[in-house]
Amino acid sequence: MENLVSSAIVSSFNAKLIDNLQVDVAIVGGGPSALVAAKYLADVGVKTAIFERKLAPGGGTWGGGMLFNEAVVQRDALEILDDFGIGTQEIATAPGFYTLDTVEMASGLIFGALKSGAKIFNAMSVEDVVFKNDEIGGLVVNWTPVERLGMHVDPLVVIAKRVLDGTGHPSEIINLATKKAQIKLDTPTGGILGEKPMFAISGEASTVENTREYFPNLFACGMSANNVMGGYRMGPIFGGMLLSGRKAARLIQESLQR
Ligand code: 48H
Repeated sequence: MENLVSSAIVSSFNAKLIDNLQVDVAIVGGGPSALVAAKYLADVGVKTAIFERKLAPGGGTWGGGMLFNEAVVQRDALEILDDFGIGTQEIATAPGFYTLDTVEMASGLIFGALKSGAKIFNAMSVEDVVFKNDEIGGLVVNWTPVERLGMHVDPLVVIAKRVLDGTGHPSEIINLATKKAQIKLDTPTGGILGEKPMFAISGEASTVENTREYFPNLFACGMSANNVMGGYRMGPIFGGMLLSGRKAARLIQESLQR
């Protein structure tokens, strides 16, 4: 029995990893915007894998606002939550705004992305991009414990037609691509403009506007997109993140069809 359990886990994981060493879309980070993008891409048959540094995907959703595990969304995003089966409650004093339990949101987004056919590799950190013939062509990944312990262990490579940076506030992947591959982004300066302070209404709108392709094959969603284009932050209101994920899926799908 012991041997059966161990060998089943090793061979099942190996099959999953080998199958995902070449994907249509590789997503970095498993926050809310990325999980929404993954679900909608997988729904239309796009082979999609998420690589998430932490053990638990979900990004900044779990902790709600200052560890009060509730968040707010606006009416525009209800359709997306319905697609995932996540419940909300309208705020009596603020029609058009809803609260939701962030543990239900995190677990619902993860479950929905997986059930649509996206794969999630947790405890894996993306440490570099593949850059061939002046094009982004995939990700360089390693185990998070290897990264955290500073072990000198070479990574493995995931080939992807499109890469989506869903790493949140630091835009880690776009940041490293501008430094290491010295790419010029499709922004006014060619570089990352940097996140602005709190201005919730503006930040919610700009998160969606700023969700786009910043370099051939390299897209950003969620707070990462906002950081790249210099949008404001918005605190624990998540409609913009969900709408950004849905827009990223649409843009990537269109770009794959071209
Ligand atoms: C693998 C990585 C790497 C890497 C990072 O921050 P997130 O929750 O992502 P978003 O943008 O979908 O959501 C943002 C939201 O949570 C938030 O912070 C808001 C609304 N803030 C407003 C405000 O005012 O502060 O998740 C990003 C995920 C995390 O799980 C990271 O662990 C992961 O990306 N990640 N995974 N390799 N190099 N870098």
